[in-house]
Amino acid sequence: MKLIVAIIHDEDAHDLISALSETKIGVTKLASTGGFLRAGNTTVLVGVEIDQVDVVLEKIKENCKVRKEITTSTAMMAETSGFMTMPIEVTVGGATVFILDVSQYFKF
Ligand code: 2BA
Repeated sequence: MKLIVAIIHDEDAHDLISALSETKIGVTKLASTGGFLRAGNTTVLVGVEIDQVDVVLEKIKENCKVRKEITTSTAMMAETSGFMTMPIEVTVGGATVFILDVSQYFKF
């Protein structure tokens, strides 16, 4: 068995969870925060048998889009020795996915 941990955009969470549920694959949604943007994102946990891993990865690819986000970075201005905030664009997602081996699985 494998545990798939996928960090995705909040806006993709509903469609991905619906797609997984339609395929009768169990999923848990967690609210999370990215360390770089300090903005909310969604982490989904999906436990599946090995032969279903590719199905889950396909659903993630189909439902999670790449986006551009604007964040700010502080830069020093040489002439005035002051600081200014500059917008920078970063590419986010579609999904950051980790696949872990599950050594034991219980449901009580
Ligand atoms: P954030 O940490 O908020 O990062 C958002 C996006 O900012 C990243 O998109 C990446 O394009 C950019 N970014 C991150 N760190 C950067 C840095 N030090 N310098 C410049 N740009 C940087 P993604 O790579 O698609 O990541 C989306 C979210 O997935 C991340 O949100 C974080 O919550 C998670 N993530 C990504 N890599 C991870 C990892 N190795 N371990 C755990 N979580 C990860």
